[in-house]
Amino acid sequence: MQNQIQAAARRLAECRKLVVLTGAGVSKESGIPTFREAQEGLWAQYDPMEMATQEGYLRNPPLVWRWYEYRFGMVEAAQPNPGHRAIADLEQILPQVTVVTQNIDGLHQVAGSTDVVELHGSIRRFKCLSERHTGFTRADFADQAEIPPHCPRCGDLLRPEVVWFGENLPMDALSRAFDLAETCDAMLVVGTSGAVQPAASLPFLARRAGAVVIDVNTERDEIACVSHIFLQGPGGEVLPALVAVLRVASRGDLG
Ligand code: BV8
Repeated sequence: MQNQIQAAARRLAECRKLVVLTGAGVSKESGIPTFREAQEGLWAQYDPMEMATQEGYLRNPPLVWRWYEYRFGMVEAAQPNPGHRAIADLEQILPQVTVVTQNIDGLHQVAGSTDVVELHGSIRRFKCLSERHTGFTRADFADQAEIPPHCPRCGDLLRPEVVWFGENLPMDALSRAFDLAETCDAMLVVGTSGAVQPAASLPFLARRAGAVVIDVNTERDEIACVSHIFLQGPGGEVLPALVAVLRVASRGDLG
């Protein structure tokens, strides 16, 4: 593995524009279950495809709202792990680093990453079903006892400001992600199964555009087949090791 990490660090050391694409695996060591693991225990009887859709929400608003409350509780209790912090540290080493994340937990920002594209929105923000009013935080409906709460502006049902299956991604986030994938010279992919589109197409676009693709995952995923280097292990261990070697490589001391 050390040789692989050195090879990855050498490639990154020459990088002018890095994209770090992350999925639920990067937050696993912060105690947040991956998306499909979030169905363990109490929620195992529900299908995420059912819960993370507008149809599922309309079928049973209190159930879906409570699933997000359950996940929000874990996000609130979570701290960035060494993987998040190593990604944030990349900004001190390389000229341009952008994080493109599928995650809704906001932990990259808490860890110090300053340029984060949230492809699937945020569990920390809320909007009304009609989407006329967006950007609410929990403080905006703290006085409401009803589950789910209603929009303080128009009375419509509130929902998390996340992208559900069958919904388009925020246009500005998606177009920026596509542009970055096609113009970066390296893409570091961390903790994604590569199962969800259009996020999963980004590494393919980057590779086709000539970028080096490095994949970090505890197990081989859909991205491994398009990556130049596959670093198998938990992000919280692999990324700090990679950044430590990159610091040396970027000074040209690796030889
Ligand atoms: C769209 C927000 C256009 C919510 C999420 C039929 C009808 C409609 C659409 C479709 C359809 N068929 C296909 C589609 C497209 C669909 C899709 O891709 N479906 C898949 C499942 C087949 N996509 C969409 O619907 C998207 N919109 O296409 O719009 C459109 C419009 C109308 C009709 C058609 C098309 C919207 C997709 C966004 C869905 N919302 N999240 C929420 O989170 O509550 S996606 C959800 O999955 C999470 O964001 C999660 O992050 C994401 C992807 O999963 P991963 O992040 O990869 O997580 P996962 O658990 O899968 O894997 C974790 C990985 O980490 C594993 O590989 C594991 O090995 C690794 N790991 C574990 N521990 C560690 C680790 N790695 C490193 N370190 C560790 N310690």
